[in-house]
Amino acid sequence: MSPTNIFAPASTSAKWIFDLSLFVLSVTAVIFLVVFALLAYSVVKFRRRRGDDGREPPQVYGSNQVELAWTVLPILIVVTLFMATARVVTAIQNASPRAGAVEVIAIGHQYWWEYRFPDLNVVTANELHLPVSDPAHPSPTFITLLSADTDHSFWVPRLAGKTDLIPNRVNRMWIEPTEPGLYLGQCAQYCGTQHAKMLLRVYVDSREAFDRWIQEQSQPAGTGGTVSVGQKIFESTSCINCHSVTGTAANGRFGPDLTHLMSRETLAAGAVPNTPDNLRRWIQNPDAMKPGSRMPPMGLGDRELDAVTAYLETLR
Ligand code: HEC
Ligand SMILES: [Cu+2]
Repeated sequence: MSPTNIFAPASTSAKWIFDLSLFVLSVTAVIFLVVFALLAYSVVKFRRRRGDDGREPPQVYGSNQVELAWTVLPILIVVTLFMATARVVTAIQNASPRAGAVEVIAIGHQYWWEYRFPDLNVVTANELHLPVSDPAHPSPTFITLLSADTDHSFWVPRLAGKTDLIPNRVNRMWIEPTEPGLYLGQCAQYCGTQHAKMLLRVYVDSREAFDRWIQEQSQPAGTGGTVSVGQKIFESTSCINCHSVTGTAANGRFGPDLTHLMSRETLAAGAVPNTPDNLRRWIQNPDAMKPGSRMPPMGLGDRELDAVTAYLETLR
């Protein structure tokens, strides 16, 4: 099964959308079958036969009953579909956070995602963790969507409908996941050359695993007090103008927060797995992996690259 299958909902709102789509599909399927059956019947029954005299059969004009039926019935069908859709749209839009809800701010950047948990003192990138919601004690996550540059769109089909991130506008959405797991998605609004590698990864954790993750992510970088050669190079290169590492001099916000880089499974918004080799190659020349990415090659030599990579490897 595709990881982005819209027919495999794993959250409350995705389930509502799925049920609605089944309803609409079945109504339209019945219409299709009726129309097609009548058409097939007429084609077979009234086809040209040998011995036909070639004249038109008698024509019937102006039946009020038939005209009324084909006006009123379609209107009723459209109104029904409209009401069913409006009900789901308002139910999703009117939901408001209750006690126990998790608040996240998601910021779309040209070609990566920034996530902030304002109440929990956590900032991370590209891999969003959420708690699974227990029906007895619902813990939905409410997401405020912002953009740092241009239009993006947040779409993880198994978890929720699509919501855009628009500059100078605040959009909201919510996810109430019902099954733990990794859910994939993709920026769904063309935003530039590397739009295709602006992938979404949402990890739905058990409550305990989520609390542990938050606990770890809210710690400053554990550098053990000593400043390594790699850290010195990192801090004396313009890396720190674009990247943050809590507890150090690095506090840039143009690129992903690197405080717990090693807790992530992928690099550069899901572009490649987070292995030491890929990390080194990324720092050497981001364009080799993501042509047109907003991180410039920093022109580090081999030994500097080794040292910086080794330093980043300590950011767990
Ligand atoms: C001009 C700003 C800028 C500078 C300078 C910069 N970066 Fe980046 N960096 C970015 C951006 C933007 C991204 C996100 C790229 C993407 O995913 O499209 C990024 C991504 C990364 C990532 C991947 C992070 C992740 O979670 O996927 C690492 C690691 C990284 N940079 C390390 C460095 C290092 C080390 C330096 C210095 C040698 C550096 N960067 C200098 C902007 C910058
Ligand atoms: Cu995009």
